[in-house]
Amino acid sequence: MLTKFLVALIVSSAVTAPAAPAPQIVKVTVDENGYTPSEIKVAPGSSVELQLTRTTEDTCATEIVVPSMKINKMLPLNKTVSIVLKDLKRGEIKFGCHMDLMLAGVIKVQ
Ligand SMILES: [Cu+2]
Repeated sequence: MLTKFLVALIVSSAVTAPAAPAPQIVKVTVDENGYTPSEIKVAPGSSVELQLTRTTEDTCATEIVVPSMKINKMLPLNKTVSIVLKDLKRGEIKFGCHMDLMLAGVIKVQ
């Protein structure tokens, strides 16, 4: 009786098990001051969606580059561009402009 109940419980929890948690959304403005916020903190294992909006033509930060994840995406003026970084490992992930991250930010996974 109890066994049957447990089996039913396990089966139903397997069916309804949630998918991976939705990424944490962080809005990043790219303007005269570079990338804001320039420091983002998340927990290990989490996923982050950066929603970047570039609002100036006056800097070299016309792209978002994440070297450690081989991401390189153009940032058209005043258009929001999303990048999703999944299942982050403990450590620091640098991102920034294409000029070797002269303008830059960091995601601290800790
Ligand atoms: Cu640059």
